[in-house]
Amino acid sequence: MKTAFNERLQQLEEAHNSLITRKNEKLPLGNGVYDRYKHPIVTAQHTPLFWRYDLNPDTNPYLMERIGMNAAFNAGAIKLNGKYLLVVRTEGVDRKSFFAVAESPNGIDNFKFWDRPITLPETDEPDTNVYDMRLTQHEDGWIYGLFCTERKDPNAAPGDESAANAQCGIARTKDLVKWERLPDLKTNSPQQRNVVLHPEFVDGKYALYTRPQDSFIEAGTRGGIGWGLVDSMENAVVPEESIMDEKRYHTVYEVKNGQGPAPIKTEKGWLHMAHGVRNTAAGLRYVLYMFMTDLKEVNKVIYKPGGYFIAPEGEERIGDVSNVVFANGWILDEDGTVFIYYGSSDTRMHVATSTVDRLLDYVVNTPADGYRSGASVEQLNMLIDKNLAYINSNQKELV
Ligand code: M1P
Repeated sequence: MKTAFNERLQQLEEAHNSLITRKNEKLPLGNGVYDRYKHPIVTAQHTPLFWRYDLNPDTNPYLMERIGMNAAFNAGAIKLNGKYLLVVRTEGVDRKSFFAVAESPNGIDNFKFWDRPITLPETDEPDTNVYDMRLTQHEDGWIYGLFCTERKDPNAAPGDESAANAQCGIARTKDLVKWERLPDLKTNSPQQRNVVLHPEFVDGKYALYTRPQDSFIEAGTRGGIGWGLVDSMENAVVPEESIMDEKRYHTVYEVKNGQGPAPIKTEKGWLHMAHGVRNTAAGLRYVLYMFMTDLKEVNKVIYKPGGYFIAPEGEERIGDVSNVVFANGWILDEDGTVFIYYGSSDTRMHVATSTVDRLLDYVVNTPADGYRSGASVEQLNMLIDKNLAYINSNQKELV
């Protein structure tokens, strides 16, 4: 007999199945650097029904959601055993984030969550909230997950229930199933977010990209993307941080910036993706930008295109925290394809694809920020002159 419960369950299953098996499509006519795709790849609605509903009609006769999911965004990424895996910042309606793995056979669609979220061991001081994991397959053989661990600020004024303390949590794994929690990173900065482990040893040490900050939101006096070496990940202490990529007045990273995923090694240098934040009358605007560092001097920036690489477009502009794109995961495939995974407006996940060759061309040949309107016009005139000369000389040849 068809009960209302069974009918509703069937409808929910059909809708969920059609969402998680939906084919994605490359959008036509990108900018030549990368291609965007029609559909977000992971959303809160991609989480399994059996996470959200009690499926027993005796205990849930109305088939109502028992545990709601609010968002799925800012995922770390890795390719393991031929599968494209995202460690997604999954957020419940209770505002707590946790990590959960979503797996795809091709990197652009059919992302399906593993049956259970990651059970992340805690330290003696339990995390209130964890988010934005960067995965690094390190040459020591471990896969490290560095993430933000947030706890209530012990120095919060009485009655202030929003002051938080952000630090870098560290865990490692071989399979993304079983995780070993290591002590949180220690630095001289009051707070840290967006800390990323470099995949190779540097001078025999582990190397970290950091983002020192004065307070939970403000990078303040603390400069930009930092760099520091640590002797051991089992007791990671950065004795000294230097700033390798500064925030700077009137750029897309004037308020703050942060390393994205671990950099990709290429023959010309290390390719980096980062986020930059500027202030507007409508609030903070987060975009992605790229730069390259030297192969030998890993923290020396050698190329840095001016402006943003990816900015929020269309529906990406709207969400829980609007006007944000944020990336902490990308995958370099064997054929040179780069899958760039980015979250939009703290709500959902997207993919863009490019290749190492294209990204190198972009990073090396895009003019750097000239820091003045006059310099931007000079750059524009140089390209116009070059093109006019090219067009004219071709016309002469054609005549
Ligand atoms: O809400 C936008 C982003 O804010 C933070 O980024 P940052 O560390 O640069 O301030 C993070 O909480 C990030 O998750 C979030 O997307």
